[in-house]
Amino acid sequence: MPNTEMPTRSRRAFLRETGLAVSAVAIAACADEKAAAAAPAAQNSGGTMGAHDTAAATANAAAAADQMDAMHEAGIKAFPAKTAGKGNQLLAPRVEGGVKIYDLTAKVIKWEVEPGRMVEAWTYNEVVPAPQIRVREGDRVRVNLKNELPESTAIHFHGLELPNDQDGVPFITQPPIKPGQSYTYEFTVPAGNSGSHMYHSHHNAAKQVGLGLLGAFIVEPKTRGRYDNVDVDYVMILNDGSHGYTFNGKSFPATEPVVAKLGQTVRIRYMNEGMMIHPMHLHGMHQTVIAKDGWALDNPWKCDTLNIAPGERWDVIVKCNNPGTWAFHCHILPHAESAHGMFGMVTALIVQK
Ligand SMILES: [Cu+2]
Repeated sequence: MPNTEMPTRSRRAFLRETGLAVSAVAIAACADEKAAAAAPAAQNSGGTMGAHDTAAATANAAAAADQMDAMHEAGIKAFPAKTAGKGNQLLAPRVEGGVKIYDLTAKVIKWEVEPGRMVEAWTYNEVVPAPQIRVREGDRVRVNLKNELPESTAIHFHGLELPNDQDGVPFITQPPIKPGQSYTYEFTVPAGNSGSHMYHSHHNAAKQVGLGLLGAFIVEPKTRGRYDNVDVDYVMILNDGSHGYTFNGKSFPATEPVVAKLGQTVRIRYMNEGMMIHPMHLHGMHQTVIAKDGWALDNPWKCDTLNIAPGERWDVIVKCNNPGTWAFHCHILPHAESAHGMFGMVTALIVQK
C-alpha cells in the first residue's frame, strides 16, 4: 500500500499543476504580448521533429496537401531522371605478359548528382563511382595511378589481403603520391579472397572518398558457385559525403532502377563508402543474405531491411517473383524523403512481367 500512495499524490499534484498551466495559457491568450511570449513554449515538441501547427494546417489542409503531393508526384514521374555521367561501369584491362593492367587518373571534375545539380567531384577517370574493376582469384593485377589532384593521395584495396607494401596507406606502407606524380601497385589476387571488395583513397579520406575517389573491386572465384550465375549482378555503392545521399554517385530521381524479368534472380552487392549506416529496405520481396565483406555465409539468412555500415559489403539474392515497380530505399527516412518528396537514397526494383 505505501508504494501506491506516492504515485497517487504525484498524479494529483501533476493534474493540479497542469490545470494551473492551462489557465495561465487561457489568460495569456487574451493579451497579445502575453500570447507572443507563450509561443516559443508551444513550439517545443520535445521530440526529434518540430511541433506541427495543427490549427493552421487544418484551415489550409486541402491546398497544402495538393501542393505537397504535386511535388512528390513530380519527383516520382521524373524517375529515372537523365543526368550526365555514369560511374561504376566495367573497366576492361590492357593485358601485357599475363598481367591485367588498369590505368587510373585521379582528377577534379564537375559531376551531375541529380538533374541540374553540379558538384565538385574528385574522381578516378572522371566518373563517380570509379570504373568497376573485376578480376579473378589468382590474377596478376597492375594499377597505374596518375595523380592530377591538388593534394597527395594513395589507393587502398579494401578487402584484399595483399602484401603489406601494396596496402596503400601513406606513411604506413608507402609515401603519399604527390600532385603530378604517378604510382604503380602490383599484386596477385590471393586465392580464397573472392567477393565484393572496393578500392578508394586512404589519404585525407573523409574528403577524398566523400568527393568520389572510390570504386568497386570485384574478385570472381576460380570455381563458380551457385550465386555466380545470376541473371542480374548489380553493384550498389552508397555514399553520404558532400554530394548528398547517393547510390552509385546519383541521388533520386537520377538513381538507376534495378530491372529484372519475373522469375529472374538478382544479386545485389551493397558497398558503403560513406560515413553513416544505411538500412537498405526492399519492398515486395525479401533479400537472402549470402556474403559479408566478400566472405560467403555458411547459412544464408532472409530479411527485408539490411543495415550497411561504413566499409561493409553485403551480398544479397532477390528472387524476383512479385511483378511491379517496388520502392527500394534507405530506411533512415531523412536520407530518402522530405516534405518536397523523395530524394537521395531511393531507387526501385522493377520486376517486369
Ligand atoms: Cu541512409
